[in-house]
Amino acid sequence: MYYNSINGMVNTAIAEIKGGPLAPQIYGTVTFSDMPGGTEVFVEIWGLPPYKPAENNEAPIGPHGFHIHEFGCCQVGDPYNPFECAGAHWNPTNQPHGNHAGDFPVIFSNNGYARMTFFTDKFKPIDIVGKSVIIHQNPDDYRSQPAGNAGKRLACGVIYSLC
Ligand SMILES: [Cu+2]
Repeated sequence: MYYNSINGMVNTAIAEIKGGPLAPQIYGTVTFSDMPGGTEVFVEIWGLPPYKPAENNEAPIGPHGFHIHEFGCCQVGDPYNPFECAGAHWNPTNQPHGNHAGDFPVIFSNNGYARMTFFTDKFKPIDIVGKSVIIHQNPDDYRSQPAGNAGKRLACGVIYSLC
């Protein structure tokens, strides 16, 4: 089911993102397109929460940590700590955080709306079918282990093959 009939490859994979109980207004898509040497990732998200600066030793809300997680599960579970069933970061080559195959740029909100495109050579779309995409409450610091201190999980989407 992960292969198309033309060339046997997954050319495109997609995750439909939905917010959980901490940010139910979030929705959008993350699209993974096969490119020479890797994958182009296109992100379009609506309904992100308002930016809140760091205060009282609490992390700012936004820009939002953004990763591929290892399991294709977006069941809410604990509403105060949702989407734990997505597991840890997808890290097939056992790298430190900051260099996980599923470590992505943070998502910048523009009054709730975000759009970006980036390229990664760390995987092809077929490699991530059946995993998940998570948007976090706080920024990724790209050095705290194992997950960049990005905080709670606001939104989730399971990655599936489009063609
Ligand atoms: Cu994450």
